Amino acid sequence: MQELKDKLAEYRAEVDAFVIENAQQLEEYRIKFLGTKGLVKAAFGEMRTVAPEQKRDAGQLLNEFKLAAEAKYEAAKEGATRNEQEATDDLDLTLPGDAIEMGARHPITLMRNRIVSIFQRLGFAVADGPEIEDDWHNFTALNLPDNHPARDMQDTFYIHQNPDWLLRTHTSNIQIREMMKGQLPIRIICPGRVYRNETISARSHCFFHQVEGLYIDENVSFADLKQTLYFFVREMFGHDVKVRFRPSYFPFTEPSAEMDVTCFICGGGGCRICKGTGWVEILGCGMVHPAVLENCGIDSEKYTGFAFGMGIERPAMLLYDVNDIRLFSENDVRFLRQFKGA
Ligand code: 2NL
Repeated sequence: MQELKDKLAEYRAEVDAFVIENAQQLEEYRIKFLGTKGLVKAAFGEMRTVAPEQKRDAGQLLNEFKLAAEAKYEAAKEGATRNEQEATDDLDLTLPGDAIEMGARHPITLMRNRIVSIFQRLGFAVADGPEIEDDWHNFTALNLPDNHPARDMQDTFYIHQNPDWLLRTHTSNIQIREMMKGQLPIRIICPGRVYRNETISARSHCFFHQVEGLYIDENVSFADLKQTLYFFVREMFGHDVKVRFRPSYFPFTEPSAEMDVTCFICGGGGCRICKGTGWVEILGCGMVHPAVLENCGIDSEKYTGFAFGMGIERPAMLLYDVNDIRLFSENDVRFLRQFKGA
């Protein structure tokens, strides 16, 4: 019995001295003391050496030792899992965050913003309108005759449910809606997406973007048109740019003109872009047709105005050296991310 008591004291000292600071030491402790070949099991084996009348006391001592060894294990195990939890809560909120990659504006947006902001400086307000329009606001009010090819199913997307509805073919519907409000004078710039039933290729798409402008007041003349558009292209392409107006025809303006600028790629010497002419067509314009004013309830004896329209894709392709119009609507990030900082 004394032998057993001495052994248990020795084991007890070993249990107390065992340092458990991590999961590996915890497992080593379990194997050494509580495992099938552990010291607790070995101590119980000592029962063989105890005299029968002392077995009862010996059993009590062995149980005390077993409980103490197990208690140390449980306490250490609980401490270890608590430490793990505390480690995940140990966030340093003062560390810098993960950087979010800088995006880029779409090249069509860049081009539109450049155009619009020049006219804003001249006192033009930005106006907006619906992309799904009725025949009157898109065609009739603009003096487009019934037999005009644009009205054909081949050229315009009509809405199946209602043949009076269509996808606008220009942003002029915005100006018609502004004129109908009856508030004069009007000085607006109208950017937006327009739709035409064209075969999709590298050079043309079934939707594209436009900026139109309208200025209506008393005594607005063709000289105002020329000077306004001249100011615009000088801001857009630089102060050396030259312009020329060529007579043209639109049903909604009279007289009408197309405006060319000296090629902004070669400067007028002649290149691939201007096909050797030194000139690039940039926009169409004219004095608003009196019939259009009257259609919108404006007295054409009292008021006159000028209007103009230009596409966004073509100058964007020339300026950013984009060789396929479809790139603008494919949302390929390898294309789009090239406009960072542009
Ligand atoms: C072009 C030519 C143009 C207009 C658009 C317009 C609008 C109203 C009244 C009169 Cl409400 N005119 N817009 C005028 C002349 C030309 O666009 O080549 N666009 C891409």
